[in-house]
Amino acid sequence: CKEATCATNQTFPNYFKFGVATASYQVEGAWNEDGKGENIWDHLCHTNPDFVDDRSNGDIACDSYHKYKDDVAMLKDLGVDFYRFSLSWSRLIPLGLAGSPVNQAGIDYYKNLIQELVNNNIEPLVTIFHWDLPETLQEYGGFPNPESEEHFAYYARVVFENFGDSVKYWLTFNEPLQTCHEGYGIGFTAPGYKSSGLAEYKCTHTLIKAHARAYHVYDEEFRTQQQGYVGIAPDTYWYEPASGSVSDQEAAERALQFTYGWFANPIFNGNYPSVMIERIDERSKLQGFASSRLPKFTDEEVEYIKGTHDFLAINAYSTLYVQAKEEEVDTAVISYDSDLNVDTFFDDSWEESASSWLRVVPWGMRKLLNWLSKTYNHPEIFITENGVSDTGGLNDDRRINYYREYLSNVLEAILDDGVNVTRYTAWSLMDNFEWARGYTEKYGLYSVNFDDPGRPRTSKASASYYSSVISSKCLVDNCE
Ligand code: GBH
Repeated sequence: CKEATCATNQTFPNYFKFGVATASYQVEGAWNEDGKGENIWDHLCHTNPDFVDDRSNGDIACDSYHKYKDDVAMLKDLGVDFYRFSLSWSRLIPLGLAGSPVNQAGIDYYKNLIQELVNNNIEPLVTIFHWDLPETLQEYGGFPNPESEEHFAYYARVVFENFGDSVKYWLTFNEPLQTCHEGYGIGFTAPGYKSSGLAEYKCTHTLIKAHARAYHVYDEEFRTQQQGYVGIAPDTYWYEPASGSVSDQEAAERALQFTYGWFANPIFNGNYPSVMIERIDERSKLQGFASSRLPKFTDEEVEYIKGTHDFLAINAYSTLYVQAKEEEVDTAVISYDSDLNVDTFFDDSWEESASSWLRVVPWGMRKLLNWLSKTYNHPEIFITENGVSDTGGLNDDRRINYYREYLSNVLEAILDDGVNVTRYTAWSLMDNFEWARGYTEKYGLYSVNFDDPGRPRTSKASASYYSSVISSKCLVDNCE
């Protein structure tokens, strides 16, 4: 495979980097070891086990806290250029609060992991927050509480200070849309609040300010010495207009602005997308609110937030068709969905995965990359997550097809459309705790036996496929 001759239109540029991703709560386990504090996923799983389909939790997960050397050996076998993993806030700062004690054992764990990566020539790409908020901070209200900006800034400083010598690529937040919309809006993820159109807007407001704060902390205190790069990883579907009608096209653009643009527009251009501001202001007024449910950034905040990115990151898995919807007459309905007001659906012919929200639509990736490039003025783009679920098994041909087809669309975006994509990250290195779906949906290139206390890992067919893509930089068809 390594010698495979590859057509130019099948070959990734030399500078292109491949990686895989995981997240702390999904893989680490050791939920109460060595001084780690409780986080909102520990709390939710322990107090409300029915929240998770198979009543499982991340107490042990893949046991990466003890088996990180095995993980790095897998990364080495894959031949990845980088490993994207996240830090557990409550492992590092058990209470999460600004000024509260730092847990040295937590620092040591990540230092060891990073050292092991560096020894094996694998670059760390670190997510500072991937959903596992310290429970104490949730008791203070979580991200809807404006104080959380201060707590996050403290956390980010601890992290840059301790790991910034070796870590040059940082993501402040993974999928802020899910933290706020699913966490505080519709309650699909921890902490499970249902305050759509209200607390969820307060959540994003503070989260965006917290991102900007962390970026400035890096700029002012660490950048000169550490010379790294900081971004954020929002997620979105590609939203394809269901017809050529102007109203469907507007609806699709509105959906992109209400998901990706909600975060990227403030960070790239200084404020929420105007379509969000206008619609939510107007609907709030009709509903009798004295001021908009979407909080306002002051002029100083706009300036402070604008430009707090060194690259653009995107987590993308799938596509939805979008249709314009009659404007709601019932002004009593307060929700993000009614503020957005579109109908979305999958095409029946699109291949299913094990996740109800994910259908296989490779061409959506190319369209999305083009939209991002055009909308945000041709930035450097990192794909920080992309992948597909099944229900298990080592002969995961459908995962191989998914990666081949999606990567082929990434390549077309680069070679034919001139989009500046420089990194691709497969989700995930190994099967892990899939949040509310527990261990029922598998995304790994490696399988993990969760019935065995040793949590042995076994490579799937997709692992050898991906490693041959990496070593050849080519979309090889068959690799034995
Ligand atoms: C990513 O979220 C996450 O970053 C990662 O941690 C996760 O493991 C991976 O994807 C695979 O899911 O309809 O109740 O099933 C992707 C964004 C989050 C959007 C879950 C859809 C559906 C919840 N998705 N959400 S549900």
